[in-house]
Amino acid sequence: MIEEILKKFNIGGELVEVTKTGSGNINKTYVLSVKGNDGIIKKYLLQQINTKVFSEPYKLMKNIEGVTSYLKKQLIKNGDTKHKVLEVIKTRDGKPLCYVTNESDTREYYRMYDYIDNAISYDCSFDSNVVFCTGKAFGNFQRLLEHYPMDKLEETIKGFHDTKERYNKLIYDIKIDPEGRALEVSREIVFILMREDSYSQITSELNAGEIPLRVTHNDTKVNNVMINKDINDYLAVIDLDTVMPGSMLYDYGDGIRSTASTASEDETNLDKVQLDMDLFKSYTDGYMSEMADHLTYEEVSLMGESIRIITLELAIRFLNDYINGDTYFKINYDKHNLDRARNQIKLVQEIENKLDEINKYIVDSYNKYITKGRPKIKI
Ligand code: GN1
Ligand code: MG
Repeated sequence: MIEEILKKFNIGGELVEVTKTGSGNINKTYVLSVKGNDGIIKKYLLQQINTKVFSEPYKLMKNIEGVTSYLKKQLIKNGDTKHKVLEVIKTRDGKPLCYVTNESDTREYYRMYDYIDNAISYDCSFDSNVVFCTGKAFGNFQRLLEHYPMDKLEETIKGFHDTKERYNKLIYDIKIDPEGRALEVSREIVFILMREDSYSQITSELNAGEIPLRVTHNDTKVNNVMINKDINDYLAVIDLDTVMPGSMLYDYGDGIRSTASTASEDETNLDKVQLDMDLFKSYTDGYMSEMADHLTYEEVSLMGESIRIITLELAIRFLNDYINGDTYFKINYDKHNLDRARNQIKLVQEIENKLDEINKYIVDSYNKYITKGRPKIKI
């Protein structure tokens, strides 16, 4: 099958090795080693797009091609040779995707990228420099795309970061309770119900025009930044499937949720799940070093709260998937989604306990990184 797929792409040569890679919860990823006609082995990244999640794969690729070619021009314009952009490899007929029909007569869609060499992506890192670089990478991504024509972007998943809608759906599904799992998770449901007031905070500000719509990544996990092993700097931002118009708040909050937790997203020993303030500070500084001059006062004032809101959103999504019988996120065992939801709830408690300190540091960091005589924020 993989050989058949490889032949559809504009790459000559013979397949010598296939390895499964990545820890994404949605798509399947493989590294292909291909021996070219010159005898040199080159690596490529092949991904099967999960079309249950991304129902319009050509629209998704249109976003990725638009954004990557724009970013590449920005890097050239800035004389930046240290950083890279994902490189889409076209099929022989010039498309960004190919499909094969599987035994169940359904189409499987695949895309190919150049493999980014000499780089590493962490699922968890306690190295404050890696975390700083991760914040900087996502800040840089947002900054470089500040003037990207937003009307060119397709909404690949409708209402992706509409936390209130995610909550409404959870409540609806709890009433249906298709797998009879709601009773078992009543404590988690109560935790989520008690925070109902927070869920529309960012979207209502966006809709009212109080905070700007920007080009955002929407999946700013630590493993979506490739780190250059040699110079300890970021190399490239990857996983551009969810690039859409949105608020920087979800990107920043998700970055902290992912990098500053002391445990992985499915750690079941909840004592290990804490919010590390040093890692939080490193990410915030990295992000501010790129974005401080571009943020509005309203955005800065909601950044602390955004960490709490996105973590609640993930708790809602994992719990909802558990209630629905695990149809969305890949799972490795029966209660995997429930464990993820509990883990995120513990993280929310940690964030709530530290929110004053978090808010104070965000302002300090903002004041530290602004230039051009922007007024400092006093608290
Ligand atoms: C999914 O597959 P991955 O890890 O890139 C999900 C994100 C979640 C994340 C939680 C399209 O991302 O929204 O934050 O899992 N992506 C989609 O680990 O739903
Ligand atoms: Mg993703």
